[in-house]
Amino acid sequence: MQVTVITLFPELIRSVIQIGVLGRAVERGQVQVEAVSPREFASDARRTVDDRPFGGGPGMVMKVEPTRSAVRAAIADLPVGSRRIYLGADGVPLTQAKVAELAALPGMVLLAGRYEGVDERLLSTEVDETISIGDYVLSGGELPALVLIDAVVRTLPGVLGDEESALQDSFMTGLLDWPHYTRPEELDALKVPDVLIGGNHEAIRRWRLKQALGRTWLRRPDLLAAKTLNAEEQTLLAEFKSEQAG
Ligand code: 9WO
Repeated sequence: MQVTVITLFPELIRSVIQIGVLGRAVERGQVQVEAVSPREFASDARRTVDDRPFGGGPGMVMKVEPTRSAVRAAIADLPVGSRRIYLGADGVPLTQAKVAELAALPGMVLLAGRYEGVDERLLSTEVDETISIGDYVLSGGELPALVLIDAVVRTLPGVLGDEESALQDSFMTGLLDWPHYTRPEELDALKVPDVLIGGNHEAIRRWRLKQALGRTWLRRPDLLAAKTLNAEEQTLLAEFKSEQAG
């Protein structure tokens, strides 16, 4: 997959994509991530990329021309079928289903806004979709772009090892994660659950699934409501609820 981020802070993108799972995927050529500044496309001597908002008010607005030129140059360099995405709090939510949809694309241009936003004419003519990572306003679209890239790249074939991939798949079942523990077995009288130390893999699998079901019931009932539970899951959740009731 090829990704180009249009940002006034390319170094922010370039630094993060060198690290961890993302860095490994880039190194292996499983994903190519470029970062380009609209300033490279500004035509005036001062390389202006922003200006004051019509109608007055605080802050500045990203100008159409340099950003449009950057988006057009980027999409021209990507495979046919690539998508132009703006990161904005007013976009469609980034869910695991949306991540899977994006992972099937040949490429993406991610437009990260700054200042008070981008000129609306840019969004109406040069953007296919606006995506939000949550209902809050940040200083710019770069961190949401990196969240999107991280989530998408993790789902690409071969990026995660078999075990990691299986773990991610289990999380992608629509349930919250189960609790994790490591050494020591006891710390300040807090013990690791015996089942995890016993070595019975089937018992461990059931315990983890029960914990994931129980946690989802307690913390994200909306996720649970959207999921059809099989017989085993129904039994385990009933056991969890019964234990909670004491
Ligand atoms: C800046 C500003 C300055 C003075 C008065 C009001 C203001 N509003 C903003 C503002 O909303 N800036 C945005 C910052 C412009 C577009 C890029 N920024 C952004 C993207 N903030 N939050 C996001 C975002 C993107 C995706 N998902 C969640 C949040």
